[in-house]
Amino acid sequence: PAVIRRSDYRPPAWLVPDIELDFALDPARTQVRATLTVERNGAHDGPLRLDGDGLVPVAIRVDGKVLKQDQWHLEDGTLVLPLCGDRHEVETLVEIAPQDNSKLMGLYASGGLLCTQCEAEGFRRITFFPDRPDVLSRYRVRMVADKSAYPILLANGDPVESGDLGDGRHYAVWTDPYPKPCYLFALVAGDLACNADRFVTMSGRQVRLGIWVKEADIPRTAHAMQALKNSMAWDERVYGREYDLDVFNIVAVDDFNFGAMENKGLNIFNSRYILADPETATDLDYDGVEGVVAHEYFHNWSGNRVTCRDWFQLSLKEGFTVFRDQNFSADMGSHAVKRIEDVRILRAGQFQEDNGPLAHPVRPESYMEISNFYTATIYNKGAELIRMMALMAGPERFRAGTDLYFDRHDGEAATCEDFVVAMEEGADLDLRQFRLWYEQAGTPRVKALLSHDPATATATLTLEQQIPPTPGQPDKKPMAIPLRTALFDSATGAHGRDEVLMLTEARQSFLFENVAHGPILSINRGFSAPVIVETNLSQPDLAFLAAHDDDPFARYEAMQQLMVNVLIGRIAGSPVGEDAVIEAVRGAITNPALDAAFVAEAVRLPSEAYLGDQMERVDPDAIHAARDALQQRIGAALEPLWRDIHARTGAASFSLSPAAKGARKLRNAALHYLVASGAADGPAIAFAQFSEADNMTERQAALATLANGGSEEREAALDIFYNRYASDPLTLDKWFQTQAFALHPAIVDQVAELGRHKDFTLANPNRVRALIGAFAANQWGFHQASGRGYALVADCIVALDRINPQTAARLVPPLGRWRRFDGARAAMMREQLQRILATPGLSKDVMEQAGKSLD
Ligand code: B3K
Ligand code: ZN
Repeated sequence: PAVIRRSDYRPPAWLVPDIELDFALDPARTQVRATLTVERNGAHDGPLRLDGDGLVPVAIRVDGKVLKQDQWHLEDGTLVLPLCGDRHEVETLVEIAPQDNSKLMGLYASGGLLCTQCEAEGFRRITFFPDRPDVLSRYRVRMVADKSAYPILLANGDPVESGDLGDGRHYAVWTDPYPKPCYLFALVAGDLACNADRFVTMSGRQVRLGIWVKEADIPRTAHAMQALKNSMAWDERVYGREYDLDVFNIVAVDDFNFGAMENKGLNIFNSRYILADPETATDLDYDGVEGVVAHEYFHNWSGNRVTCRDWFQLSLKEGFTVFRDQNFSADMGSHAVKRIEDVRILRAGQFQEDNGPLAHPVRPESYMEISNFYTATIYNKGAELIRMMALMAGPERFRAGTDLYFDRHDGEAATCEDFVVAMEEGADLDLRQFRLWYEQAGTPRVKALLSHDPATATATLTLEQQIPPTPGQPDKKPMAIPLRTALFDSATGAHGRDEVLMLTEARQSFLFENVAHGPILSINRGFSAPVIVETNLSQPDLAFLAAHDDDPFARYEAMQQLMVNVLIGRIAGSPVGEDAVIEAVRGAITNPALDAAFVAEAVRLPSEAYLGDQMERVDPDAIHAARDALQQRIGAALEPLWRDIHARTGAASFSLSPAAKGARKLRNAALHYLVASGAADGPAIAFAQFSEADNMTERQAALATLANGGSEEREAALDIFYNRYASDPLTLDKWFQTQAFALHPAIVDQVAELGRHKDFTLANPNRVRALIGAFAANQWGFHQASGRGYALVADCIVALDRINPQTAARLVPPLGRWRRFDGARAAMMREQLQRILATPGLSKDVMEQAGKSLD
């Protein structure tokens, strides 16, 4: 497949200021008539090229005249029309079959609905068009459909006309006054019910809000609606951004390739990010709904009003919008816990990506298939870049920078460079060296050495940075790394100034004065930079920070590092220093000043995958054994405390208050340790929690705890869960996922069997992710020495590629991590990648991921 390069960007040869779309909707055969006003852009005599994917023109007209066969041709799906003037009206008619569209890109059927997904390049599967984000058009959309099957017809913008056609069909017309790229086009037709509400904007405009779902799901939409209203108010308050249409609609669909889509005025969501009630949604699900609703809403400014010039600039909208949704969620709940969760996600997804064959810069240089670049690097590392700029600027100057960015580029398709320039000018920052964060892939490693001189009462912090080579980038330049730092006085427990040190050279020293006692270094507080810091902190120093650091992230981090050091020791065969971990955990769970949600985070052992990341070569079995053993020790040593916490946190009735959520999180952590302790009644306590819970957070956690073991309660609980939720797809996903994540010796057989279960299907991406995606993230299970886990995932990739290449390609990266494993495992992983690559008719999505993984 062809490689697309950032350096090849050229402005569009033709613009399309206006488009009218006319849909005769039908699942088997939909007719799409498109009327484009096209304008030559600049002085050239090139033809008009309209992208198409799988389309055959039924008729083409230019300025009302039908074109003959020799007046147009198709080049690789693209419709090429030589045009002599500078402005024409081009009309095309095509036919498509939504019900056969298993890729879920373009116009497709899900449940009884017809819906669209166009980002990144789905619009070309609907009609011929210059499918690139820098061609912005005003849309008028007319839809005709059978009235009983599709009583609701929605599109972008505002409804302007509707009526009956008398033959059982009806129609609706929507117009969107804001010019937009075609990736933001959307329509939905179906039998939907609406949770309707309203929002009054800061300038007093009334906006009609609608969340459209199946009738029976209406009671599960309240949380999403509240999140939407909170997001709208937050964007006004924090960024001064007001909503700009009279209508804002959200539709939930069951078959969706990712989380949701920010189509202008008509967001389309994976139903898992809309529907929530206590019976079926965990607190994590509730948070996911809130965060994704906010994310898509925030795109209205960061993405829609200011869009991307080309797909290399994807992080311009995604990184910024993730940063915005992270801060929104922090404001709605706990800043400390949100930061811990976000860093955990970054480390689990992005650090691994940055350290493997698919590493790429936040602004990539090339791609084969853009769908493969909706990555943790573009999204989460991209958000960290914005966060660093916000830290360096401070809140007021950062806001001045974003104001300038929005004002300057409103209505435009912009670049990452435009954002950086707006920050330099509006926030008064010098970002010349900082730009390297957009260019250089790989996670910087920072070595921090603190030395103290009692004679002069000074301390010297020496920092060294090193950025590892990544594909295509063997040599790296030093970057500008902002590190929030404080020195603690071990005698008083207090610390000096909390300051941002700017590390800009390969090696640099910082002098601290008036440091009387042996200082303890607290660095990268709040995770101010997305880097790996190595310190020479001793276990007692880490224990001190775990007990005293007033920056919650740094405190959590110290605790984690304390645990990592002990676990790495155990993996290497010397289980020493475990009592210090036990005491640190005891300190956290008995400290009444700490918030329960924070405690639950702090006492959790680092994941098996995170431990693997700390090793030269990942040894999944040794990691699992060491972690299991330490868990058992912590469980047993503090058993009465776990029992007490578990009993004490069980009383309250369900609420979504931060206190109630924190209590559930801590209760589940306590249950986990109690069962891990090996106490004879552990499984019975878990089963009781499973049976008696009035909410999914506790029920699922209990199920997950049981799923790890071999108790009789395990099978009983799984059966009960299945029978209770078999008819609810989102909750049934949890049944698959809980088993796929289980740390159970027979996991590979279990997952293989679940893959043959009557409720498993490759047609639904949520189901595939719940079983196969989850299993591939289960380090101990996926990497079992037999290699059968690899074959299982590869089989799924090959089968799914024929149906849905985009979702299939997302399963490839776990196999691409072979360099991190021993020779036998690495060989088996490579063998599967080779087998995938040798499959005839492979999509370019999977070909790119598998090919790069073998390089
Ligand atoms: N912008 C969409 C992602 C589209 C992914 C296409 N492969 C959702 C989001 O990031 O908000
Ligand atoms: Zn987004």
